[in-house]
Amino acid sequence: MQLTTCTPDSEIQLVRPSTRNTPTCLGTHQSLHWFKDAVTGPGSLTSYAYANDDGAGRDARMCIWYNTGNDTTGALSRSKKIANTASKLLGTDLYHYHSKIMMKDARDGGRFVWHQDYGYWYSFGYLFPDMLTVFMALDPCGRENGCLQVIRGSHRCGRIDHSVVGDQKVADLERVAQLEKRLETLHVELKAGDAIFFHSNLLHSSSSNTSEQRRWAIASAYNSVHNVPDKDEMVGKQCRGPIQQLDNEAVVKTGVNRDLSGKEVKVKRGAMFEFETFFPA
Ligand SMILES: O=C(O)CCC(=O)C(=O)O
Repeated sequence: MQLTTCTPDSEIQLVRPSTRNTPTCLGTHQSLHWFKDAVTGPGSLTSYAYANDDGAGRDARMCIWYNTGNDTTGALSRSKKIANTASKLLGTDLYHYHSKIMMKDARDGGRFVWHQDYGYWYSFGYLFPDMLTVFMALDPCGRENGCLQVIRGSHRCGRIDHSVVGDQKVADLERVAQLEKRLETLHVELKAGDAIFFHSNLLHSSSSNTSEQRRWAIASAYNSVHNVPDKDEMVGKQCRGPIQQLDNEAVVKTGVNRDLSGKEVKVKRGAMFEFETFFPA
């Protein structure tokens, strides 16, 4: 993968799979094929997906886990290319907050309303917005299948008030409308394997997917090591100390590995969420 230019306050940065392997790339277009199989194939984390009501009659499915673990997804989120870039953008050492697979299905995939990730994370007790997300396309993401949209520069507005719509948080839409008049709204069209890094206060959304093309993506969220939540119950669960970074070759070396040992996965049982920790067999 190749990085585009990066400035300390950039809110968005694109990485793209290389057409040939280089010492610094995470993988090639060929490895993307098995990577996708590792992440989404039988026995993968996607079997823990639950529905997220989008407040407009559709579900956006997703699965989410804490702890990187040692499987293919863990190698990705610990790889220098991803974790060190996130660290440089945040300007601090960081820990892995969580990773998730966003499963926007064909024909009936739910939308994500305008929000800042910090709109969620603020309410979970994180005192600083020193957090960011890396969002990597597993399928091509275009306008027709509900690609990410971002309001460029909105991360500089600070935290906006959020309310609840379905299972989602939505930023104050009057404020969003004002910002849309002054700032550019970008449709982030990605090829499979492209990734963007964006700040936790960047306003983003995505439309529902009524096309025939599935739009799945994997996203990892990182947090500055100093940003320990003020809620005791969160500290042990979600705040695990500096990430142990791996060389970029680790993703290819790990190959197709769906061993969930060490991962803590959010599971929905009835109406309740629980966390299931996987130990070595
Ligand atoms: O998958 C998407 O389209 C949006 C995901 C998102 O907004 C989020 O995870 O915060």
